[in-house]
Amino acid sequence: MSRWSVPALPACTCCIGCARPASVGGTWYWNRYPGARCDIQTIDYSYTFDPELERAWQWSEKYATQPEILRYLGFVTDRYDLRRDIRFGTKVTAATWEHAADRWLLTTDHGASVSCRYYIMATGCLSAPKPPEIDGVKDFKGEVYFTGRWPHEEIKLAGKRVAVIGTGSSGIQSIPMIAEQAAHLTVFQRTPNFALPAHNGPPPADRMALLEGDRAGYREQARMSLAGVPWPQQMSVSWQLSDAERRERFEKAWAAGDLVYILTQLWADQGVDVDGNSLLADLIREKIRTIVKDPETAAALSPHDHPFGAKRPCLDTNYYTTYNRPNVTLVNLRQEPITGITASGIKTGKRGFDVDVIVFATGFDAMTGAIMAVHPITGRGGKSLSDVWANGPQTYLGLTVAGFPNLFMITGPGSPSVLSNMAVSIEQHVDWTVDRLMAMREAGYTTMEATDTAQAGWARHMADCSTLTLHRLANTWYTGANVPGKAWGVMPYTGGVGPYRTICDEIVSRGMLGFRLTGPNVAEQCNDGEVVRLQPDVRLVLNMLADMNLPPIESFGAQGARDFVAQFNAARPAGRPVGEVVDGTLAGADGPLPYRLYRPATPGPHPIVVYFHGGGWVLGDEQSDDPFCRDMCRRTGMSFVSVGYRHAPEHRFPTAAEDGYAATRWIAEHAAELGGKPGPVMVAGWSAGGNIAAVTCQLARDRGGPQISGQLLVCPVTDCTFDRPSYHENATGYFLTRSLMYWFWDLYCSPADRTDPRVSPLRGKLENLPPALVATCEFDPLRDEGVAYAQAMAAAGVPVEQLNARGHFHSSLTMVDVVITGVAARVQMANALRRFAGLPPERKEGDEGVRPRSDRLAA
Ligand code: NA7
Repeated sequence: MSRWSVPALPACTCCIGCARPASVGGTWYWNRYPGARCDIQTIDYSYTFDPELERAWQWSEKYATQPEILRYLGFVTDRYDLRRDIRFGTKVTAATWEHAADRWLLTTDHGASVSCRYYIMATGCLSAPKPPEIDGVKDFKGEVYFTGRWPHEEIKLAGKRVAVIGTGSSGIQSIPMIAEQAAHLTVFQRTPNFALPAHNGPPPADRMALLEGDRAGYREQARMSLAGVPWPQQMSVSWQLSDAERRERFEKAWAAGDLVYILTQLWADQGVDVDGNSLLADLIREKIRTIVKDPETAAALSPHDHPFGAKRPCLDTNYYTTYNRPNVTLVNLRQEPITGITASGIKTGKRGFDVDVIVFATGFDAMTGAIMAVHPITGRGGKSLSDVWANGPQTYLGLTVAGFPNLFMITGPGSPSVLSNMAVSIEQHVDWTVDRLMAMREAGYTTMEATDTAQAGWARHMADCSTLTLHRLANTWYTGANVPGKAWGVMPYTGGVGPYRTICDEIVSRGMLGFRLTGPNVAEQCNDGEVVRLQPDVRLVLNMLADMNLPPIESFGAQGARDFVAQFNAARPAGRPVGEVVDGTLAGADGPLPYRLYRPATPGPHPIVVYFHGGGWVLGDEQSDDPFCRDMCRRTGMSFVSVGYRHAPEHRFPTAAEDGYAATRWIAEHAAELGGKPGPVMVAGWSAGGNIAAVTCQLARDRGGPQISGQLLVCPVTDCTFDRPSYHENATGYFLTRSLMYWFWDLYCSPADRTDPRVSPLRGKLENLPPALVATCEFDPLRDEGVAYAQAMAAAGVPVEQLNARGHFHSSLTMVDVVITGVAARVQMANALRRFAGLPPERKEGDEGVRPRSDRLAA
């Protein structure tokens, strides 16, 4: 007889050998397996709502054990006399919104039903263990344990042959402890995980000093951070650091024993860029090879199928060294999948393993499992939550669901939850919810419900955030890929704890945006809309600019504005390396002009793109769009020649246009000397540079060359009128303001000249122009004139591709490595240029976030 009977696949997945909880603690009540600890430093993993409470409790270790955390939770419960409000041993089996009463009716399996105005689900993200999904568990005659439902009594493993299935956090924490007791331990590993030494001990003195030096400041920094732990934002990117510098940072992190540290403090691109990430993953794999003596075992333990951090990394104590013990065997399920469990043990495709004990460390139906285990949850009009979530969780803020009034999910799917320090995220959700309930009561409202618009907007924002990080590139419980048949999608909010908090606060300050509030004696209130329409990184950039409270750029005067832009550019991340960067001089319309040539690392000759920088004909130089030129040079495999055309007000219309044309002609004529392919060139430009590129194409057509095979116009100026809707909608708040554009026009061009096609190419003849890609940004005053130019060229028979970048502002697409959500647009631009040059498209691996096939999980 197996010690625990394991139901085949119970309707309620929380019933895997489960007893009813007799006390508080949630995850820390159930997860009592050997070695269970938190892996956020415990001083950060604490409640902060009461300074007295903080003073009343001292943690004994850097990473507290499960018993100590459970004691803490009991201490908090007693201190605030909460037990009298808790009905233990009771499972909510169903929940129904009763429209007539505006209340929820909760059915339970123990005692009376409960009628309540608000239904707050604090059911946990990792509390519904996953069924074993392996045939024959019932036939096993030995003992079976689940790490997530570990028995309360002591389990004796000494002298026994033990199998552990699963190498996530629970497996990695328990394996070294089990190996010390068992006669033999066999670990069945499907996917190797990245693990780092915890270096546990007393709470580190440096972190304690920071906390005790300014407790309120420390906690506030945590609340506004990305992960809920107060580490500063890392600014250096991997390619700015030498191998030695990167290794030094890595060794420091390895010695620090801190997940959030290694995830955030090494180099800024490791969490957002596959190349930056693999530099770190390589260093960890090197460590594994150094620690694990058997090369085959080391190779099997080394993760290669996901970026570091995309799957939850683990903190360990002696994990890798455990595989050097003679009583431990690793079975690589990728090479020999489990075929079933028998009376005596586990069978793989190649052999059988007789064991006395099987430990399932196989994880959870994360984030949605415990919510869906209350079944059905029936909202307004008989809507069932399982139907609404059939293709994945739909929420507003990860806290509410349209059609389910007064239902709140603490750290629900769509909130930062498991990608953050849970303590911080739980407090934020609880505070926000309680504050809202109090405000509603004061105003006489009895229901609060998310609107469909707000929820759809949140789904879009979640998807946008997802493109920022690498979580989409791994099959994990974050994406639901660990549960057969579960809808795939990144479930936690990846935009960070601090930004999320500001969004929640913004909703309140904008009159409960996206919520419908009703009450018996008050008029309904519904301020409908989407809270974030900007791309998440664009929002951060614009917020940062707003916080700087800068005077309008035009108020600096031309030279002051140039100095400001130069200073601003100096502070941005350096562009990525290309094969070669050469500065030179070319012959302009009437005199020499500087240029900067970016050559790819590949052998030439390369097609040439003549590039014109932005800056309203007034600002910038041949170096000012340096990161963008480097990025496009790398993506296209082409040489970019950035031209230093002359500026207004010193050189007014048509100088910039004529310089642009003359430079293009010179570059085409000198292509071979520049290492380029002789023949047609392409032109590209951003903003006023887009204007010069467009004008150059018209002049080249009309003046007998040079031959231009394509034009890339990024947010171009194309016309001298200011009455298109985008000029009004985006007049302020998006860096390029309407008044700044007026100023640029005034400095460059007198009103009498403005309809000349050399500055308003939309007014020119548009037939027989080279094929074009016109990129526009949603929140840009110039959006509509860019669209108009694309449409007019298309109407004139020019092959035109239009790219409308949703949620971006005028500078987004050129802010390489700052606005990462611009990558897809840059890939599209690069492919267009390659098409113009007659080359096949080239995709850079990792850019597009193609998700891996979830069938790779089949063991
Ligand atoms: P995890 O991290 O989901 O780990 C579960 C492990 O079990 C993981 O290695 C799985 O492999 C493996 N697994 C799951 N099902 C199977 C089957 N059927 N056969 C073989 N192997 C299987 O859960 P944990 O409890 O360790 O940690 C959960 C979180 O708690 C953790 O991330 C922290 O946030 C705290 P896979 O990777 O899916 O191939």
